[in-house]
Amino acid sequence: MRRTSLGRARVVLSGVALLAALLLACSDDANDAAPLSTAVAVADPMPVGDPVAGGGHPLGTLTRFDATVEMDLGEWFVSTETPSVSAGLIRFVARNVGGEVHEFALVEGTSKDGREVIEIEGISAGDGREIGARLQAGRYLLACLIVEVEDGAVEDHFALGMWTEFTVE
Ligand SMILES: [Cu+2]
Repeated sequence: MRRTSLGRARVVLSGVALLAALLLACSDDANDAAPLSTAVAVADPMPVGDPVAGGGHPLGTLTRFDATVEMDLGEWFVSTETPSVSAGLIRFVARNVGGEVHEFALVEGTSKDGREVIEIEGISAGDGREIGARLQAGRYLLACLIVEVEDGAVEDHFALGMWTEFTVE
């Protein structure tokens, strides 16, 4: 019996060691620059003002970035004059120029099923917010992923056209 409980303790201990090693490996991954060929995106903590509920920050409050991507959100489009940028710390400025509530999601890849890297939810008509992310080379979508029922009909903002391709080189 004694040997059994000792063995169990050792198993638990090695499990803790494994977890610590995994955590260490994860934080290493976050800090190391990955090869530019992989599409890895990491949200980056920037010195900024208070975040807004729903994500993002008031316009003009991000203080450190390598490039700015401004976009207009409306029925039913996401438009930007900056469809590609170099890898780095990117500031996204999302303005709702439409009449309904929209959101901004940066989606990895070229389909709406990709991972959401960053998101600003609930941007009211006429309002705008900004958000930053450190991005490496890859293909992304700037999209609004709101799906709602309005007057008994499903309104899928992405399906209606609220997305545009975005490339980090
Ligand atoms: Cu929308």
